[in-house]
Amino acid sequence: MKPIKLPSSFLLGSATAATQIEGGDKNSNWYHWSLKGMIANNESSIVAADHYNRVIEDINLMKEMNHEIYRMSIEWSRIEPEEGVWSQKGIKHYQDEIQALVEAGIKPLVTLHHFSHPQWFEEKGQWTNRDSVKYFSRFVKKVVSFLGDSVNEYCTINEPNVFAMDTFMDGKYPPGKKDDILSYFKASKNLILAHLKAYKIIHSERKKMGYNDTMVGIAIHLAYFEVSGNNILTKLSEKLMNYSFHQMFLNGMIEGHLTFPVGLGYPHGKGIYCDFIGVNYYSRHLIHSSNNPAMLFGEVKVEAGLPDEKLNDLGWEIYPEGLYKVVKEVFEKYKLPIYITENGIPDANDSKRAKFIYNHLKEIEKLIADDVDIRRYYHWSLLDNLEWNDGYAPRFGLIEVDYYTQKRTIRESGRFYGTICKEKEITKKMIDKYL
Ligand code: GCO
Repeated sequence: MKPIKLPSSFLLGSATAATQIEGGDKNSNWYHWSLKGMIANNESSIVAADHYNRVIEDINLMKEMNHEIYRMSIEWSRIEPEEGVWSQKGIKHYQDEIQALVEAGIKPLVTLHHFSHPQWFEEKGQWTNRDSVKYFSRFVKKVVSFLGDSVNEYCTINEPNVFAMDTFMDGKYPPGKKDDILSYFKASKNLILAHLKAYKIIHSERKKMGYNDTMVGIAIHLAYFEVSGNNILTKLSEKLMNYSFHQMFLNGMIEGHLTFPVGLGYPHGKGIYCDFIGVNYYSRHLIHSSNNPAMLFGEVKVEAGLPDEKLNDLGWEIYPEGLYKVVKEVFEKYKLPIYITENGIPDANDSKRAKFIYNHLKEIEKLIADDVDIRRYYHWSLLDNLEWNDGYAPRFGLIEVDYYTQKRTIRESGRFYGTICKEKEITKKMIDKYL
């Protein structure tokens, strides 16, 4: 293994999402989803990692791990628990959290929709409702006004593609629709429009406050797709899947271009609607042809017979080369700054995480050498957390959480990563110690 050196301007930290760590919120759709027994082992979002009550403790751990940046989300249901009603308590909580981060010298990147939203919004049909963009815009404006100068970087929508797929095609997220293609496209359209509107609102509101340093982007899940076999239909499936899972969202959210079947044309005018592209990268997906007529996109599978060291605890393939490929492609196309807004591994006994980090940072080193403007790496995740419908078993944290006592323990791989955040390099000595 060779040492790795990153430029000093390259920033490192970690990422989380409110529902996955905070606990205590009964107004979000995920709490109601848990009540229906829809999370593995009948678990609930109600306690999670109790981060809501442990913000300061967790920021101290970030400091101990030399974080320079942190990606977090604001829970809409804590700010607007009932339609049109703003919670001063929720607002103050996030103002204090951001303040504490800034004082700790950690720069926040705030996500405005990370898979969850208020139950009232859910009951209105969530993103399939034609007024969804209006509701979300009102929330965005509120957040920007109460965070003021303390946050200049926003991520509007997290993984609109995974969200729409898991909500309307795979039945994993509330309201658990299956193979509902119409809703998939309807919601996708609204998510794209919500981003475009939010992009404009965040810029104009902050401009009114006198700030010109605003950065707004998305966090898009880019999977590395590969066709399994030589079947012409499977190849076509791969194209369809790539289009409806990646390209359609990139066209819309970056260039403001609604393309078939979510729309036609430029509802907000031609332009560039991202100041950076946030890439969430995890794995390679092999596309197989499907016998299910609703799966017009084909079916995604993991290559059969992979050795254990190539698989994570959820059975996804560990494929660092894919990070290089997806980032290179999206950068060549749009020439916008790239942030890796998520990349990580469920690895309960911490035997693969350090190597995973090394191998993915190696790809980043290559991207930098190849003149890709890549600026950030947010490891997923700071803490063990609620992996949505998969519950608490997958362990993504740099920090282990004992859910009975809420005790935090930095994993060995977390110590390794903390040293990387500080040194911006992986030396021979670190390789000998951790890998
Ligand atoms: C995501 C999800 C995260 C997941 C992570 C691991 O953005 O995909 O936002 O919430 O926990 O990706 O699957």
